[in-house]
Amino acid sequence: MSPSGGSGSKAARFRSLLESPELAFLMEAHDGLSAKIVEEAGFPAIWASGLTVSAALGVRDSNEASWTQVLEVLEFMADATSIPILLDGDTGYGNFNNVRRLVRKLCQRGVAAVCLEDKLFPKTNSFIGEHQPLADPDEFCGKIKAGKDSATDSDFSIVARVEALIAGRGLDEALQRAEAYRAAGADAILIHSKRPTADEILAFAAEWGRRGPLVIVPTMYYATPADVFRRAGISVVIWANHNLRAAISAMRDVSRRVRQEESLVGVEGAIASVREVFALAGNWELEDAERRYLGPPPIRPRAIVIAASRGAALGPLTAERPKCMIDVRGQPLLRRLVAALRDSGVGDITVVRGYRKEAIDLPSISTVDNDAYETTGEAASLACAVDRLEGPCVLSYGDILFRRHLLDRLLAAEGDVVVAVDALQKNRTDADPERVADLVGCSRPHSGNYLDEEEPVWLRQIGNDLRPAEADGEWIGLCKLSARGAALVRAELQAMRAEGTLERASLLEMLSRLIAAGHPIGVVYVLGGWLDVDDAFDLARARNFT
Ligand code: SPV
Ligand code: MG
Repeated sequence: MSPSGGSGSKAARFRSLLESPELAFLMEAHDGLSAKIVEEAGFPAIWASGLTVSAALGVRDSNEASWTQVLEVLEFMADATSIPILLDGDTGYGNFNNVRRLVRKLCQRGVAAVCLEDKLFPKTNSFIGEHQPLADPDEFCGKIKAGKDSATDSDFSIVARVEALIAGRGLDEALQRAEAYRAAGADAILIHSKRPTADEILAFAAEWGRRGPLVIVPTMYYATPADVFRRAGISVVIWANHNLRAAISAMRDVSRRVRQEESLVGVEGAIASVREVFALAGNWELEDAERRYLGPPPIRPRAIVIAASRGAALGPLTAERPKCMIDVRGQPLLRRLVAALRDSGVGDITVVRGYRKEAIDLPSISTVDNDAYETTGEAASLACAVDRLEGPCVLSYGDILFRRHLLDRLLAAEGDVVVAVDALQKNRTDADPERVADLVGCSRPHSGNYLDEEEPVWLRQIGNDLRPAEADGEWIGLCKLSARGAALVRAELQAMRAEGTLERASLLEMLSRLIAAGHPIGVVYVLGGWLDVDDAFDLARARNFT
């Protein structure tokens, strides 16, 4: 967020808080997250507490964190918010010269104001010990002047913190110091007290008589009602450390409970959701920006997997489950198929179930059911998923496995309907004449010739009535559809239903009808690298495949 976001710069807005007759409240924050929470709660400004920034870094409030480390934290806080930040700058981390550099850096990073206290470097927290030594007032006035002279934003404020009451020096010295600091150019006086009541603060305010804005930190006199401060003419109340203390209590409770219970169940409902974390981090903005700068996300192809049949040739192996759920080296075949589809960038995967449908229970897929699987064929199964049939889309049998490059090539191929054809099928059908292959005839055979690969190949014929000797290859059970191709297939399924041929038809028949209707079907030739599982022999090959 810009340091000058909102109306006026952050420094200007802080200055008007100081100068307003209304009492303003600042809330402590110690990092980007807590700063966001303070802004979200509606506070007009943030107190970047030395105590809590240190504690959040795991160190003491004794200038153990270097000033540049504090500056880093502040930069995150300022970037994360649009309200002004008043930095607890301790003693200024050195002398007037260190204050000059500090103030310049704070202006650069959009911090609205700094509070400097009249103690010695390295400082000690005001609530530790008694009679802490104080800075020489003249030397401290020099720091205030140096800070004012170095501000590159004319609205940057310096709040001078008087520690005389903390150090037990009494009201008179506190007033003298405050007056000297005001005269040196301080924009406000922070008068601090560690008494359990507000008496000495109120006495100070009465004597001060509204000579300039007064800031207080009622950590110890917390029971005093805000109206008392209003009547005393206080400008700003700082709730100095309460977010850090709240976080400590909450984190302790959760850590102890989770450790004891060895479970998250007891805490889940009581803590912020992960969604809230994303919201606080502003994830929506990144999503917007991605749309603006990266363009629309690429359309991922979807897949429809036809897996309704039992696979009876596998005998008892499919007694309890369909063949797509048969174990192939420790994983169901379908899980391997789904992984292969995902590897090639497929998004939504719909599996058409039928036989023993309850056995198909993979996460990350959706399912539709062909409950008439016993009396219907593949086309009817595909028709069950017709409302998912939108391109780009991959149609796949549920009992195949293939190497990734096959699907990559199919997806990259041009054409509305494209099938992957194995040109090496002859070797297989010759070896096993019983094998039923989805044979195809194409516009030209696979030649292996480098130059031929440029030439498109078209499907001329597909079906089991082709003799192996006439075939150019075997359809491997993978088909790619463009948006138009998906529409063609939807229309064909509808026509088949109207004719009463849908129920019994195979996918081969559906593809044949597309060819007959004059719709070109492209062919991508592959050379092995896949298998289907029809019988025990195939299964043995599948178990060696992966
Ligand atoms: C701080 O929050 O770091 C302060 C206030 O300086 S106090 O801890 O009260 O000194
Ligand atoms: Mg402090």
